[in-house]
Amino acid sequence: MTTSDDELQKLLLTLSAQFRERLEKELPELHALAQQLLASSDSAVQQLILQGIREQLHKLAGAAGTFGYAELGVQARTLELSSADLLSASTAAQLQLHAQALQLFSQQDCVAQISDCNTPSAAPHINNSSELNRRIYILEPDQQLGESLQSTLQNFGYATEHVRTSVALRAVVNQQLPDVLIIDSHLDEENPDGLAFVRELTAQLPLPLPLLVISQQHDFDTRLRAVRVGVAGFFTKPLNFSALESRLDSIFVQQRGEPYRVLIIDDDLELSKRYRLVLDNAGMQVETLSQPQNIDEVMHRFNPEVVLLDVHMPLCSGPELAQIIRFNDAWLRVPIIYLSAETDISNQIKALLKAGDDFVTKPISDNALVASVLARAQRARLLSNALSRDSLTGLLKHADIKEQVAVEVERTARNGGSACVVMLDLDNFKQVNDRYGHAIGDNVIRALSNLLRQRLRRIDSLGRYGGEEFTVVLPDCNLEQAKNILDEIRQRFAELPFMAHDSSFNVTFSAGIAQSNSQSNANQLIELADQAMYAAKAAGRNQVLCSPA
Ligand code: GH3
Ligand code: MG
Ligand code: MG
Repeated sequence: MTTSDDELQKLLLTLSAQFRERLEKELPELHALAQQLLASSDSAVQQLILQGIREQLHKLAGAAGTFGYAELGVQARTLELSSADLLSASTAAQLQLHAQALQLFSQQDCVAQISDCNTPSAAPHINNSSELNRRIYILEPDQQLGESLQSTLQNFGYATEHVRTSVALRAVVNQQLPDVLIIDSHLDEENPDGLAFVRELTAQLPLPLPLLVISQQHDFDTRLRAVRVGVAGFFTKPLNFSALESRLDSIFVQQRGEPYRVLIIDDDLELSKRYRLVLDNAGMQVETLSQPQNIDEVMHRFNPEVVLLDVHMPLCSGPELAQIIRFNDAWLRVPIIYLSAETDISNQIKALLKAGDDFVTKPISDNALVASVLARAQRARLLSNALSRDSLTGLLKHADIKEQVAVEVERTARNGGSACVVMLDLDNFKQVNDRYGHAIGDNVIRALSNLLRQRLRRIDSLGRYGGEEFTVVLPDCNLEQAKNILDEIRQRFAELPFMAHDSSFNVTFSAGIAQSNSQSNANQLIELADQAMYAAKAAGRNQVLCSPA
C-alpha cells in the first residue's frame, strides 16, 4: 500500500523526532566514553573504549545524514576515521587530542543544530495506473487504418479512441489522459510533422506517456528522431498489428507487475524503518529484519527480489550473512546490496569479494535509494522471468503450468469449489507456417498468448504447453463460465487480422475444458481437457467443447 504524501511527511517527521531522541541519549554516552578514554592509562582498556566509540560513531555517521542531519553525519565520520587510525597506532598525545575532539563533538548543541535542518522530502512515486480498460489513443489520418487498428485493439480488451487530426487529439487528451498514445509520423496540414507535434504535446503533460509511432518511412533519420522524442516502439506500414499489440503488451506487463519485494536487514531499527517507508511509498513491498539468525525463515516466506544488507551488525557482519544466504542455491540469484556507512573502497571490495553485488553508501537520499533498489529489482525480475518463462510468449513453461494445475487441483480438493483446466490448440497451424513462414507463425502464437493474458483474470494461470498448444487454469470457475470466457476469446481471436506480404489472414483455435472435482488429479484433468480439445478438432475446429466427465 502506498501512503499519501501528507501521511508520508508525517511518518517521516515522526521518525526524525525518534532519531532526535536517540541523539539526546547517544551524544551524552559518547561524552562519557571520551572522559573514560582521557581518564584511563591502560592501553588495553583504551583500545576497548576506542573500539566502542568507533562503532557508535560509525552508526551515527550512517544514520544522521539520512535523517537530515548532514553536518552531524560528516563530523561523526571524521571522528570515526580518526578513531580507526588511533586503534592501529596511537601515542598518548594523539589520544588526548582525540578524546577532546570527541568531547567537543558530543557537547556541542547538536540537537539544536538538528532542529533547524530541512524536513525530509517526500519520496518519489511510481504510478500504478489501473489495470482495467487500458486507454489507448490513436492519431491516424488514414481512416481505414485507424479503424482497423482500433477494432484490433478493442478485441484485445483495450479501450481505444481513434482521431484523425492533431486538434482532435488535443481535445481528447485534455479530457482524459491515455495510458498509451499511438501516433502517425505524418499528420494533417495543421501539424504535418507528427514527431514534432507529439514532442510538443507530451512536454505539456504532467507524466511521461508511452508512445508508439506508425510511419511510412523506415530510414535511419526518422527512427533517430523518434528515439529522441522518447517513443517506445516504431512500426512501419503496412502495419503489423500483432507486433504492435505485442509491444503494447510488454509496456503493460512492466507496469502491472507485482510490487518488487525488498528485504532490509539492519540492526538500526529507525534507519530500516525509514528506508522501509521510502521504498513502500515508491510502491515496493518491504520487510525488515534486525535479527540475522532469522534469515532462513524470512527468505523462505517472503522470497525477496532484492536484499539490502547492513555491513556492521552485532551478531554477524553483512558479508558473513551474505555468504550464509549464498549457501542456498535457491537464493544465488537474489541481488544483495550492502547498505553501509563504509566509505573505504578497499573494505568495500573485500566485502564484495566474499559475497554480495553492490554497495550503497549511507547516508543516501530517498530518491537515490529508490532508484538503486528499483534498478536492481527490475534486472533481477527480468532475469528470473527469462529463466522461468517461455521466451516467445512470456507464459509459464510446460513443467510450471503443469505444476500450477496440480496446485489448483489440490486446493479445490481441500477447500471445495471448482476449477477448470483448458487445453487450447491453434487450427491448421502447419499451413500458416508453410504459407507465410515461421516468423509470421511466431507472431500468431505471441498474439494468442497476449490475447489470453489480456482477457483472463489475474488469478488465472497461463502456460505454453507445447509448440502451438496452450494450457489455462481457471480457479473458482465452473464449466459454463469457462466455456463462455473461452468462446468469447475464440471469437475475438478469429477476427484478428495477421499481416503477411501486403495481405492479411486469420487463424482460429480449438479448445477443450475439464472441470476438477474432489477426486481429480492433475494428469487426468489435463488428459480430459485434451480429449475434449481433440473432439473440438474432429467436430470441425474453431470451437470450444467441455469434457463430459
Ligand atoms: P490441427 O488443427 O490439427 O492442430 O493442425 P495443425 O497444423 O495445427 O497441427 P500440427 O500438429 O500438424 O502442426 C503444428 C504446427 O505448429 C507444426 C509446427 O511447425 C508448428 N509450431 C510448433 N511450435 C511452433 C513455434 O514455436 N513457432 C511456429 N512458427 N510454429 C510452431
Ligand atoms: Mg548496523
Ligand atoms: Mg494445431
